[in-house]
Amino acid sequence: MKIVHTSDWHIGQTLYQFSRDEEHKYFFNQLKDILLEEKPDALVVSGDIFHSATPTVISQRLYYHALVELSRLYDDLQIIVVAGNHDSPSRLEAPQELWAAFNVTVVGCLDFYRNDEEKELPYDVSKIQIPIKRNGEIVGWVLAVPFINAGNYPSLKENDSYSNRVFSFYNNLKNNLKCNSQYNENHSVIAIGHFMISDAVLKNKDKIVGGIEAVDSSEISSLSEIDYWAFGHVHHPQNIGKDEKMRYSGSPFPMTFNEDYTHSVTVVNIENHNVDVKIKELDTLIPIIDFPFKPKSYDDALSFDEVMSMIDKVIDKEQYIRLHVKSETPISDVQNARILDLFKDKKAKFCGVQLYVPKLESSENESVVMTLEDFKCISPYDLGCSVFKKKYDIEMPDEMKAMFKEVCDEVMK
Ligand SMILES: [Mn+2]
Repeated sequence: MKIVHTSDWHIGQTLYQFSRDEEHKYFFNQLKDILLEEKPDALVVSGDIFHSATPTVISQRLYYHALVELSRLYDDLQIIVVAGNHDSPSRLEAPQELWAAFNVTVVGCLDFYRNDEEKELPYDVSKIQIPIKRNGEIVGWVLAVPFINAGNYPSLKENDSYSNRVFSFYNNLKNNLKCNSQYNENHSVIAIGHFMISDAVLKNKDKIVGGIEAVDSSEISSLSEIDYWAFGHVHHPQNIGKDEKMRYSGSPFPMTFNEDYTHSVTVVNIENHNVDVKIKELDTLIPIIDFPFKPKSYDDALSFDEVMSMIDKVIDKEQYIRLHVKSETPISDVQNARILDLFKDKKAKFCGVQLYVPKLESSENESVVMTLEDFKCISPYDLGCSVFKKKYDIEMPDEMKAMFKEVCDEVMK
């Protein structure tokens, strides 16, 4: 059985209010070429289809258009899509029956039975045990498990850890498959999972939303009947463990400035339970640029005027630009206006300023010990003012203080 594994599309995501739609279309064109070249039995999408649980009409049209086009590339291509933590499970699977006509299986959530129904597993397993067929014959299975909230993995013992519950969930699912009359031992088995794994490497502080719990990979990797794990959630593509049988395919292009690594999709070929993994690198349509570079500290960084004097180099190309500037005070309105003016009607997209402030020698070793009661007595307003002072070594300007106070009061109300 051969599959193409991808995840974390995040359709509808914006980067500093810039739409990513053109980049998504560019990705789908590349995906189309890869599918035509590789002719896999299935395309597996491991969650986070949309960036938001309430995608816009434009995002939904983009998704429908892309998926229909992909599904029509050649006969026999099966597409399996599960919801990630960013997706609305019910919204994603609402058009399930329509999708079935396109050979697309969409799983948003598990359908749990009522408590009084005596079943082997507490949910409808047929919904997520997807047979993969070639010339009408089953060659393997995809266990299409969507993102499940940590609390919703059934617990067998009291105080069972999250990791244990995930393990027994997949173990039961796999045992159930083995009892399926259509299953035989020659079939390849792929399990989808959209969660954080404890030994996953997060590059440049990848921002992970949706639960801090992590699954222990050594436990689930002991489920030998599962040939390949198609993970989603972490955007940096990587294998988990020594071999290639567990993998995050990663997002198709950088979603933030921290994702400045090569993005890819994964082609997985399984024959007689031997797994062969091929990485297909993707091109990025609009580069993300840290300008003039990513300094290590205040001392390495350049001043506002120095950075401004070099900006001609990058402003005429279509790319996302984040500026790195050293300054002893926050960026002023005048400076801000100057930046916006420079970027006006240019191809480059301005994505904010990363400020480097000098380390404050005096306050560095100054730690205050406080009781919890003392800490609870500090108002958010006072805390904000003292953080500002610590960061910039000046009092917060009066005008800013007034605005901040207003916001604090409003929130407290
Ligand atoms: Mn994601």
